[in-house]
Amino acid sequence: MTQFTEYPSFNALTEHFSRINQIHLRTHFAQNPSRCNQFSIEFNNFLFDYSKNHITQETIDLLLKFAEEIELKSLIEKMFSGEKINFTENRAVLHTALRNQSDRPVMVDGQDVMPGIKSVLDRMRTFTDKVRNGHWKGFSGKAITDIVNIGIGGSDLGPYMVTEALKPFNQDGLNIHFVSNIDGSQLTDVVEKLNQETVLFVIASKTFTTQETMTNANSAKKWLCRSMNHADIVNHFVAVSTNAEAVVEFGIDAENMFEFWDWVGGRFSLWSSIGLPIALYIGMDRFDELLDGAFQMDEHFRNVNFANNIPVIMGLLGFWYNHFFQCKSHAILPYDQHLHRFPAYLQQAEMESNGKSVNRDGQVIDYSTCPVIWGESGTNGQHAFYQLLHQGTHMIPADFILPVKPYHDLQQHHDILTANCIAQTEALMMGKTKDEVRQELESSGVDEASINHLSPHKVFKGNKPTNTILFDQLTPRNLGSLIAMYEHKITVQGCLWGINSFDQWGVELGKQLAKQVLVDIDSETMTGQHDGSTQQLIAFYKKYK
Ligand code: G6Q
Repeated sequence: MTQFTEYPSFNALTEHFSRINQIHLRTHFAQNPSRCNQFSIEFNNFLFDYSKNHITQETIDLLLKFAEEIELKSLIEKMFSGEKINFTENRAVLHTALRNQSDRPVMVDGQDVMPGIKSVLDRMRTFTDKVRNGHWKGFSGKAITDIVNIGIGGSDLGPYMVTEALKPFNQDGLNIHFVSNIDGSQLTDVVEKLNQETVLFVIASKTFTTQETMTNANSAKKWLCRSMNHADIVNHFVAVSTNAEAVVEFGIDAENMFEFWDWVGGRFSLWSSIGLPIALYIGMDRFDELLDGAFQMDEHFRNVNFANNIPVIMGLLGFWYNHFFQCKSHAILPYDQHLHRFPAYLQQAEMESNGKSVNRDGQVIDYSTCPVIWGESGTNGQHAFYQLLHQGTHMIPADFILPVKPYHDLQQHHDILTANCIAQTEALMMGKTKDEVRQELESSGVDEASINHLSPHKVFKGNKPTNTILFDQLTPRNLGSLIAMYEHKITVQGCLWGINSFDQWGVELGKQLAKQVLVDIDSETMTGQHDGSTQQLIAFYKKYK
């Protein structure tokens, strides 16, 4: 595999970087006040403004050339057309097929996967309608009031994030809860408020073997059996899985299992039947709109030239900062309370995908890959960690995300929220010079000695890069587009770094060792071979448990 450092465009980028990295963003704007026209992309009702970045037209041209040389186009086509690009698991990567609204077939191993997808969507519609209109009854004949999704990782983060984001679309009064952690306090806290007669558990697990999920599911079963016969629990459990045998063995009727397929990666699975809790919460029509929004972004990603392609530009900018500016962290800052789980969702999506250190040929790489993804909804973050963004020693590129219209009628709140979001991007970019600080202090009547004393602390270097993503309103369709935009950014970056974004071997070792530690916790003596520290921790736990 060719190292990216060997591409001519990469060498040109290296040379270009040495010429532009000292130019302040203020200077870029002073030299070209309308650069926002040059560095913005509109998509449906989205505006992606990436003008507050350390770029010139030459930077973008070189990055685009790099994407071309590295054959990004070919990887995109392979992904959409069902090639097994997740080669370490011998799987296609087809979350895009789950939301394919066209009549184009999508082939895996010579078979069109679209009829299977449509049939599961139809079953989801019938089932969710039945639950939502009260025709699905609990064992005592009462309608369902509460859905509890039991799943973890990809079988939790997506549905949880989306149901939080689309709260305004839950008009029919079904309550939703999520249990993911093996920590028994989560399940206990959730079920203690619920009525066994009116609860429906969705056990969401691709493998149906995940320790946390199966332990929680079994405890949920015991909790239900406190007030009903074992045979009656069929009305209170459905499963989402690829493992029909294990589902039936658990005691869930095969009729009540919603399947998906091995070519759906966990962290990209909310579009499959893993989205069942979403559809229960907002209704199947709205779920279809979510799929449609994602499909529209898929079409954009697949068909629009790279210069006007949002996920491609996002991915290239990330590469530019990571590789050349040595930025090891990226902040996701949604100015919408309903998107408060979006940073956590993207942590998994990006870091599990691109947190890799061998390339596609299995060689250890000597450059950094995925930055640490983190964030918080605005304006809470401003009163917490923005100090570091503004005056700390790291350069942390950030995405500001803001819907124009809120769902509440407190317009003044929304204007203030918007003003803060926009002002932060301005402040991060412009900063405040020593002269400006001096002027400000002088005009407030501060004496000379205090000015000298205070001014170094009040200077903002600025020059901090941001993207701003504005859109009309947080509808299911727009949310679908937003999520797909980031999913595709991940694909772009994985391609640039030459890694497989679609496996996740890094989560295995801890799981494996936990099994042995558990054996040692449960047994009289220590059976496993552990280092001294691990041994001490187990012994301490056993002494006080
Ligand atoms: C995601 C990962 C991982 C997975 C969970 C749950 O891409 O594969 O987060 O979703 O480990 O797995 P199950 O759905 O099999 O329980």
